[in-house]
Amino acid sequence: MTGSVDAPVLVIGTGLSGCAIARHLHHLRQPFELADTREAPPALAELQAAYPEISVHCGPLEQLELERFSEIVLSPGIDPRQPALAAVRGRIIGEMALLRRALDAMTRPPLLVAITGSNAKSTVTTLVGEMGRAAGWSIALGGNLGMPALDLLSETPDAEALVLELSSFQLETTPRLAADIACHLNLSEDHLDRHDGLEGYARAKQRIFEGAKQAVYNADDPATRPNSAIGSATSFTLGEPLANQWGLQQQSGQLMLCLGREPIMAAADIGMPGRHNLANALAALAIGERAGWSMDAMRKVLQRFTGLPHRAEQVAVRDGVQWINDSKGTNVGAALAAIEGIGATLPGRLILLAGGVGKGADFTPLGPAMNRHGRAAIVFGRDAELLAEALTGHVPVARVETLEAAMTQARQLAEAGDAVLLSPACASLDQFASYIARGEAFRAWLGRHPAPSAGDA
Ligand code: UMA
Ligand code: ADP
Repeated sequence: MTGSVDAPVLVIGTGLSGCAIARHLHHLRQPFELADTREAPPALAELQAAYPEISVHCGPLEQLELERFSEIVLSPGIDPRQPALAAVRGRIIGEMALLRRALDAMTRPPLLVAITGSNAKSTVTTLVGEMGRAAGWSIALGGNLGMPALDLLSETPDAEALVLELSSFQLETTPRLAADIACHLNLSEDHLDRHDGLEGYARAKQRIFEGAKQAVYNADDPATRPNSAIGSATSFTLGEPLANQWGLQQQSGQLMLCLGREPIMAAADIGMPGRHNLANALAALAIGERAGWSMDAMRKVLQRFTGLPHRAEQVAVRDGVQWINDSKGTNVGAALAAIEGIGATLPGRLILLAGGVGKGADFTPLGPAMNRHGRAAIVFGRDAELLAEALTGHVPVARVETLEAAMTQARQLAEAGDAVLLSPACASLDQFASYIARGEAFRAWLGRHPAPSAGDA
């Protein structure tokens, strides 16, 4: 049987997105059923209580007769390429496709701002949300960062702008997002197992620009430039900007963030540390300017926002050595940005703490970056050996078992003016529950090893 338009929709996945999709379809009075590949998904009892009349199928998707559904709405954690979905691939959509339809049905939809990239999404999305609020707008902020987009829509019906962080998983099931402002920050290796390599991953990310009215991209990263024509596009660079481009310029002896030749604010006034965060500030300014927000309001946010926890977060200064928690640096591109970004601002050199699950990534780009900025690297966890191979010959490398052992060694090696940087280039799951637990372990070690001399931070 082929799913007719009257046939029910199947929602696969009962996590945060699946539950938000179920609430949305229930609100629309659209018939639907739920499925989860796990025998006992965590929200099962809750869903059965909320929708006693709705069928919930638990277990392998092969057990389902998928052809009887008009559409299959996939949660981001489910791989659409799996064989069980092959026969219905043309009917697969995701949460963002439903969001687009909901926005199209509104008489006055909020401005849709969508932000993607391999790294810095959460930082830029948070900055943009804060800038909008400072400019006096009512902002709903979420997506891959926090609250699912469909929940935002129902919880904040009066929002003037919807500011969404979108992952490649969310974008690959979105045929046409038609964002008012779509931004692609950077592209580097991540999630390659899920997207048929870098090309497939890059394609998924490019979907952010489908039908967009305005685009913001990174002029220093060609993979972020829209492949299709967009009504209006602007870009940012860490170099000198062209007219109508965002970038950096020395003016009267000061490094300034500029729009074309127009100075907007001094780099020294940005609250977030590291040169990579200047790129993030420029991206957020570019988006805010497109949204029409006041420069003054945006400047104030950039001055006071010191960054999210676990992203280049300065946890302590001991004997002139900074201890920086960048536990969210879970891939090579992120760690590179942190090494280059923080290394460029240091009087001394970096001691890099890296390790964990490398997800099959190529670590070799870390070598030359550490050559430029590093004093030493200390590696730990499952893929320590691969990291050691990539770094050897560029800086002295020590191999230890745990993060704590790495911190003990780092304390002995560091000199005043240096920074000890935890930017692992790896996922944490071999030794920690999450990147957050890893960052907390970094902080806890510092708490257990207080500054030896008076006057230290
Ligand atoms: N799962 C199954 N079977 C199912 C459904 C899910 O085994 O039938 C597993 C998935 O493999 C995954 C977990 O359950 O391990 C959660 O998957 P999900 O799709 O139900 O996830 P949600 O709870 O809906 O959360 C998702 C995002 N998760 C993923 O993309 C995996 C959250 O991003 C996001 O905050 C949330 O929607 C709200 O929009 C998290 C994430 O890790 C933070 N994102 C990745 C990243 O940032 O790198 C992309
Ligand atoms: P995401 O949500 O994309 O994971 P986050 O804002 O959480 O992004 O930052 C994750 C990591 O990305 C940071 O810990 C840092 O290592 C790295 N990072 C921050 N800014 C940049 C940038 N401009 N380019 C590349 N990597 C960056």
